[in-house]
Amino acid sequence: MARGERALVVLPERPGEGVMRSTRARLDEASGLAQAIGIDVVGRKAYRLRAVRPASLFGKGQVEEIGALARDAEAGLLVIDSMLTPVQQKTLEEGTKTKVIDRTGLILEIFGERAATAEGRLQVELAHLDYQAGRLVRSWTHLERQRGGFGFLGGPGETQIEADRRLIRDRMAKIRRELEQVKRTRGLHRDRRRRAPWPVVALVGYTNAGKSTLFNRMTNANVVAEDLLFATLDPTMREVRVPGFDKAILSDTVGFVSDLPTQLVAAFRATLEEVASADLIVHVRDIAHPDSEAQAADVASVLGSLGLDEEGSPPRLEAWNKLDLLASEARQAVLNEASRSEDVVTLSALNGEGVETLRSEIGRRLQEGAAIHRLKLSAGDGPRLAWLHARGDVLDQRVEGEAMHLAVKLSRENWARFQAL
Ligand SMILES: Nc1nc2c(ncn2[C@@H]2O[C@H](COP(=O)(O)OP(=O)(O)OP(=O)(O)O)[C@@H](O)[C@H]2O)c(=O)[nH]1
Ligand SMILES: [Mg+2]
Repeated sequence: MARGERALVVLPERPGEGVMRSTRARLDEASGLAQAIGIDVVGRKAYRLRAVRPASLFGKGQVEEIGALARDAEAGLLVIDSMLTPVQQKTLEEGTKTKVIDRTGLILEIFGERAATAEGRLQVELAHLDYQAGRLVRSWTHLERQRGGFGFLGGPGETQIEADRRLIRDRMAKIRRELEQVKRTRGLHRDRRRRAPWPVVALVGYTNAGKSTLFNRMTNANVVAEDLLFATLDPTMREVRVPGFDKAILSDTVGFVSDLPTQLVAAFRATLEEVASADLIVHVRDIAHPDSEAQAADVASVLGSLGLDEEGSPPRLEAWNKLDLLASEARQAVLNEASRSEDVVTLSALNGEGVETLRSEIGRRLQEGAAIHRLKLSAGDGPRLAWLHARGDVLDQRVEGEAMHLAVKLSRENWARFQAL
């Protein structure tokens, strides 16, 4: 798929859909996804489906209309904001005489372009190959591009497809082996980090919610923050100042999106391990977005599907971001709602309002459930002493002969960690 390719964004609205999300916001998001890989969106339209057609998704008249619209707009590509079966995709391509990419394919392309770490790249390629295995009729897929590409409609012959399938299977097996290797290395890194004494706070949220903007503001870092979906793909960590701690680590992570391709869930593993092993999760929400609720539900469901449901996962705070975008009445309503929950902080990462409140709330949460522990260390045990100073609040410290007596306030998690040191 070429950058700058002219495309039409088409949203099929299935019967019974549209309760949670507005048509406009869904079209915006689909266009945003397309623009994220440089596609030139020249038109957009939603179609209400009376019934879902297994072969083509859309009705016959709708397919004809879409084809005509694409021709009129000189669009060489249709972005269908839905998951399509391989059969639906093929039928649509033939019916409209236009290339088709579905939501899954689009997200895979974005990840393919953005993944930066070795593991991220391998995971994305694996997901891509898996997706392609069932769709070998198209010309512009990743694999074909690598090999120079064939003509578009008509596609390769059967023998070619068989050969491609075999190629894909072999490549997938090879990637799986490489991933095993990468994972072993990463396991080592993570163990090392777990022993590092700083508490970790992970920012999660829907794509474009403002995580990186908040991350930059809180850490004075300069991570790419853009009005671009999936601007961040690989987790980034930075030191952050948090009251009550010498030091803490803030982690910026990949944004979530609704209908995340299942093939890609594995690609989130690196991110999710950061999140799962964090001391606190801050869920950043674009509170000015018309679909804010639906996005929050998506984030919760992605976290849940990865085994990070409320129970047993780190404690959470919600950061309701982009307060500056709300007009006074809507703003007051949001502030009222937020004040009813202990777990919500309202802010604007852009103008800084509320950010210091979030910082102190983070500090408070990290110390929650803390208890004072009276400990005796040998006076020469510098590393454990330093650990306690970093993670906890040392209230008293006395040396008696060879022994060091301490009174330290530690969170529940840190007390467990200390005992495992
Ligand atoms: N008005 C306003 N815009 C904001 C605020 N926070 C972030 N933005 C804008 O929202 C867009 C997305 O911000 P990012 O920080 O890149 O969002 P993200 O959550 O990191 O997005 P991904 O990495 O793509 O998941 C940018 O254009 C930001 O300038 C805010 O508080 N107010
Ligand atoms: Mg980001």
